This record gives sequence, structure tokens and C-alpha cells, in this order.
Amino acid sequence: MPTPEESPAVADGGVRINALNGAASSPTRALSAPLSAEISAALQASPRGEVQVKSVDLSLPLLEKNDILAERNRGYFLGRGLLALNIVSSPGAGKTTLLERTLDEFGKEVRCAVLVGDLETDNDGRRLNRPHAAVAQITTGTVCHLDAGMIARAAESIDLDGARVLFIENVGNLVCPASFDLGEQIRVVLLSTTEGEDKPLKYPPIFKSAHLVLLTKVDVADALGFDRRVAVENIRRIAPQAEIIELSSRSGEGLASWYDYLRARLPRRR
Ligand SMILES: Nc1nc2c(ncn2[C@@H]2O[C@H](COP(=O)(O)OP(=O)(O)OP(=O)(O)O)[C@@H](O)[C@H]2O)c(=O)[nH]1
Ligand SMILES: [Mg+2]
Repeated sequence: MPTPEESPAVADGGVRINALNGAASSPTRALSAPLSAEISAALQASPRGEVQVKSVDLSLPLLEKNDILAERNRGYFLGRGLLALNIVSSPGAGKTTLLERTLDEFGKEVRCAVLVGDLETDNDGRRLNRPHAAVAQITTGTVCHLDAGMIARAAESIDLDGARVLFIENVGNLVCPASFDLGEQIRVVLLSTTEGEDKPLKYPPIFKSAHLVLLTKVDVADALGFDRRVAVENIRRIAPQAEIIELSSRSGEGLASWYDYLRARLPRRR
């Protein structure tokens, strides 16, 4: 039996983090260190876990604990020159398949790391395990989304040196992840042809929060009678702010545009 110190998995309230590849040699606790005494005390005193961070005349919004941790993550990622993407979709829309192919192609040119969340199993973490990319699996137990605290601990568990892109594959769910900022710079929402053209209309919050919408599995659109034009119209109606790329991880259609999108957003090297 490994002692808790030897075990790569970190348990906390049912959430487990397992660095499958590229484990950090000495986790720094740079991200998951306790919040300042002042903020912790204010969060504890607040029945809804909120803190008013500044003076009234600035009318700053109330920040919830997740937002505070997400801002810390964002600063950390930016400070390291890392492009962090939060990849969300309903179950089975093709997140892991896209990341597998992205690691095999784009990942050979630009060093990437992956954090992947699921309620149970490390199947996706294993699928994404490559010698050239650090990967950690987060199993959330009953929680239907990742949060900024989980990301902080998982990011510390792997060696991010040299990485320029951090892909975060969220738990497959089109509702819960919408309200949890992870500290990403880019939120990517997948809509697959197997789900139907109307999903942006039925689940608007997640699409409204997207920087990029990927219409996936276009190789089977015709066979399914899926109307790509209608789907794109629905996305534009709900999420006019988002860029849209139509792609297939199977045929390779559209992947060059996805890689160009990533390349164009890489932070400058420090
Ligand atoms: N035809 C086709 N099938 C695809 C494509 N991408 C993924 N699939 C299939 O869709 C199924 C689900 O793909 P995953 O990549 O596991 O989906 P996911 O979004 O990671 O699923 P969860 O992590 O469970 O939410 C698998 O059977 C894939 O082979 C694609 O571009 N075309
Ligand atoms: Mg997956």
C-alpha cells in the first residue's frame, strides 16, 4: 500500500487527481495554497460564500470563491506563457477524440498538456497519454463540472515546463460547466452532428459563454440528415461572439483551421 505521500492521486471531498504522465517532480502548491486569511475569513462569514472585494464607490461585483481561484489560475497560466482552453460539450460530442488527434498532429509542433475531467474512470486520461504531453485525470465523483480549485491542484500535479497549450477537457455536460470559470483564456464548446441542430437554442448559456464553437463529426452529417447550415445559423443566433469551425476528427476536415486558431493565440514566449 503506498503511503499518502507516495500516491500520485490526491483525494479531496471525493475528487481525485492522478497524473498519468509528466508528473511534477516537486509540486509547488503555487496554485492551491490557502487563500489569504482576510479572504478566507470573509468567505466563511458569508452565508453564500461571497466576498465583496473593494470599496463601494467602485461598485465592484461580488466575487464567488470559484472566481477568485479562477483569476489566480488565469494569472498563473498567462505568467507561464500558457494558452489554457476549457473544452466543454455534452457527453460523447468528440472532445477526447479531437484532443487525441490534436496531440498527435499539432502537439508534435507545439508542446501541450492536458487535464481531463470525468465523474469516474481514467479512460480518457489513458487515451490521451502520450510521451510528449503531460496528462492528469480528475475524477469528480458526483460533481457534474470541473471547478477552478480542481484545476489548480491538477495543474500543480504535472510538469508544465515547456508547455505552451493547456487543454482542459471538462466533464461531458451541456449545463453545469457553463457557470464555472476555470481560469481559461478560451472556452471551446463542441456541438456534434449526432446531437441535432437545435442544441444551441435549447442550452443557450454554454453557447453564449463560448469563444469558439466546434461543429464536430461533420463526416457523418449527411448520413444523419443533419443540416450544417441550420446548425451554424442557430449557433450564430445564440452566440454571435463566437468563431465557428466545422470539423471531423475522423476525416480530418477542418482540423487545419483548428490548429491555425490555436497557433494564432499562443501567448508570447516568456
Ligand atoms: N464519425 C465520427 N465519430 C467521432 C468523431 N469524433 C468522435 N467520434 C466518436 O464519438 C464517440 C465519442 O467520442 P469521444 O471523443 O469519446 O467523446 P467525448 O466528448 O470525449 O465524450 P465524454 O468524455 O464521455 O463526454 C466515439 O465513439 C468516437 O469515436 C468524428 O469526428 N466523426
Ligand atoms: Mg472524453
